[in-house]
Amino acid sequence: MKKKILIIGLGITGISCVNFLLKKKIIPSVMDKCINPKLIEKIPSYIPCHLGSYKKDWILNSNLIILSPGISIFNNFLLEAQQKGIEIIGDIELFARYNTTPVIAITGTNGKSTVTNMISKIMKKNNFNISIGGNIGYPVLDLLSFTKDFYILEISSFQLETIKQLNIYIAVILNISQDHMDRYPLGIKQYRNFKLRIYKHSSICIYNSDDKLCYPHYFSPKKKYITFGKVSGKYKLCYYKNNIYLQINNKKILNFNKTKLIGIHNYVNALAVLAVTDTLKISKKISLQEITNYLNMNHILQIIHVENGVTWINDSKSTNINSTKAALKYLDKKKIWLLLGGYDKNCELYLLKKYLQKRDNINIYCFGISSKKILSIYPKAILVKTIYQGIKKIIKLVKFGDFVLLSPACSSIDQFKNFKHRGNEFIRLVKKFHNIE
Ligand code: UMA
Ligand code: ADP
Repeated sequence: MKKKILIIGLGITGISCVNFLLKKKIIPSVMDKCINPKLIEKIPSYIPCHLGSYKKDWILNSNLIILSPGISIFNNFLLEAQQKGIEIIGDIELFARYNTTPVIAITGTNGKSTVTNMISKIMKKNNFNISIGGNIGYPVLDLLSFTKDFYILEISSFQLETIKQLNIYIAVILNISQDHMDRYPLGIKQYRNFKLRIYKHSSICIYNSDDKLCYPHYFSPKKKYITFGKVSGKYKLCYYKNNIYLQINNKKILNFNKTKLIGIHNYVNALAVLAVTDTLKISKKISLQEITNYLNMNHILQIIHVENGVTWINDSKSTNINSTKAALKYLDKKKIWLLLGGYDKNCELYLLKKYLQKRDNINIYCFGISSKKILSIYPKAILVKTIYQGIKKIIKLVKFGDFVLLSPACSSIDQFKNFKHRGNEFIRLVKKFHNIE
């Protein structure tokens, strides 16, 4: 019997799945709940396509559904398909079924892109032929080739929902805290269970031993476990004479104060990176050199302008509570003008309350659909409709030595296309207000 394959979701993942199957001479059907998906022109006209809703008979008459990560596997229309025995996978699973190259997979609530990027820089420097992909923005099926030494994949909890047999050489869980609670009605436990699936498929598991939520459900004698953490683990931080060191098995090997890394959270990310590159037997000299010179990616604590002693920082990629906490810790004791808000994904923003309240040197401007929640935890916050209005007010009040920080703790989708659009808009406005072309 000929397999009837249905691809649901026509974003970059869906398009990569279509292209992959066409190369294999398989013609899938495609479906998207949006009537006019942005990438629709990339779908050849001969492919059966249904837009604007989910077509039940197509779903229930297919043999295999390939679901994009933005669509929850718990949707009612998919539950019925699962009950009927129809297999539902994602692009990563499809990739896994064809891939023969070792995979390094990174997940966690925060730091995934940073760690993926740092590892890739070190591996390239060591002359490995690698590709990076996954949630970082490059669909994995577009990477598939038989000439690579390794794939380094950033994997989200959404993508882990549909993974069945991804064969991972090294899996990393950086940390787990509240995010995407709109997708996981059973709360952080459910979110964590999806994250922990990454261990099931891996030979070597590297995890943050300070964070109990990262601990495997059980330790398999067939796997190797390596730990890192700010205060515990094989790779940890050590505070000595006003400096912070990277320490392995109680031996200090790098003074973080001499690196370009910013924030303790990035030091901890570097511990995870070194745990991976040591496992790959890359020389410490190369790893430490790349860690020392690593600069944050755009939209992550990115200094975009300094004028009259005021520093403007774009941290638009901070889309949850803990990433904004990390930004606040990094700017500890500084006077901050914080732009906070967006769509909170049903997360408990009140967890930020104690961090905001204990600082007397912070002014908060809230925007977007979570403004009401922010005002309820921090009544002194000033409500603005947009980032533009916030900057307009803040620029009149800032003084020498102050920091203006966009670190929203929320996703951007209520007012922007994505975090990049929000960050770029912030940069554009900051330049405009300073009369910079
Ligand atoms: N769609 C539906 N029904 C839905 C939701 C979406 O039909 O219920 C349709 C949309 O109309 C659209 C398409 O699905 O046409 C979009 O699919 P998608 O949301 O899965 O997005 P992609 O463009 O395929 O991008 C996805 C990841 N997006 C999400 O997980 C939401 C990208 O991560 C990832 O970079 C890309 O695959 C490549 O792997 C983004 C993200 O926001 C950056 N990830 C979350 C995060 O980091 O917090 C997990
Ligand atoms: P992710 O890919 O998981 O979203 P990024 O490396 O892109 O992670 O960083 C996203 C946000 O999280 C940024 O605001 C960054 O400063 C913050 N961040 C990075 N690493 C950590 C960490 N280990 N703990 C808390 N926040 C972090």
